[in-house]
Amino acid sequence: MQQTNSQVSIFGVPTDVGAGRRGASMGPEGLRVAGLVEALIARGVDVDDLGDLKGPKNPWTGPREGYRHLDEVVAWNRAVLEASSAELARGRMPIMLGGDHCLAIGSIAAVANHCRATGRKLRVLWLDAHTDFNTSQITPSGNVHGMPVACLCGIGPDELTGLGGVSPSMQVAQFRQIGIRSVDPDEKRLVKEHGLDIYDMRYIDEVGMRRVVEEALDGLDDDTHLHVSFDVDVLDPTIAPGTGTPVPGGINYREAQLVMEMIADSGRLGSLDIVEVNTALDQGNTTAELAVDLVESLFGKSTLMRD
Ligand code: 5AB
Ligand code: MN
Ligand code: MN
Ligand code: MN
Repeated sequence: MQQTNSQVSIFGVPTDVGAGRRGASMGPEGLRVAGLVEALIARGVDVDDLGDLKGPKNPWTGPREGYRHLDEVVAWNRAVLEASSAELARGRMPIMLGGDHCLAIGSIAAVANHCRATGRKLRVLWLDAHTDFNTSQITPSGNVHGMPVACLCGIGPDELTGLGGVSPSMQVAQFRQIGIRSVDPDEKRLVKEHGLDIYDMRYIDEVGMRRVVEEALDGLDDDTHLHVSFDVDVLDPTIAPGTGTPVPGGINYREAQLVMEMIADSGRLGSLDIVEVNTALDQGNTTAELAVDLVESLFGKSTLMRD
């Protein structure tokens, strides 16, 4: 088994400017209280918790030209881009604690730049109930956390598509999405038009999570950087209620563990977002605690007896 980078830098991104409900801004603290740092240290990881990034307050205004809080989303993502780029340049693995999922625009733009500069390939595993491929024209909400994948692929406002200096940051073919079960009608059209590689819940039900992850990780080699964008709403809401856009019929505890264990086995994990934990909507802190449990598996904790 290959070894994932054991030097990690953590940032909190306490914002909900991209979301439609308040409370994702408390996610970073929820994850820390759930013992994220201690759990990584127990896995033998060298962890630097660099605290929370700073950004504008949430004005809680309505959409303007199809976007809510665009200026604030851009400002937060500039901070994420800068922080993540600096840690990648130091050879460390950035982990961004959301916060809402709009932060993936900055975190993945940083990784894409890093891979271009170092000549590495990049694969993004997007674990989510949603495809996050909306645009200002088709969004039902104006919430930018429903748009990061489109923005990264060059579909969106210039400030976001060009955030990292190169537009588009990413090609659609670099994404694999797992757990999808809620796609808006026009979004679905756009996703199909662009040929996004999606492992939806129906496919997971039919072929099983093992084959799904094998297919999603197929073709990774020693020169591939794997970025995991973990939206906790990929999990079934009965086990992860603390999130702003829950959708029934998500992946269960064992399926989630298997995804994480198989990523760990690949040894290719290079960066991670943990997003959409909303402690205001949680039962206790169970969603953050589950996320920490899964991150332990992502860093190699295994109950495997037959090896
Ligand atoms: B999340 C919805 N498609 O655009 C929209 O949680 C939900 O980052 C987006 O995946 C959910 O508002 C964004 C209805
Ligand atoms: Mn998402
Ligand atoms: Mn989601
Ligand atoms: Mn959400």
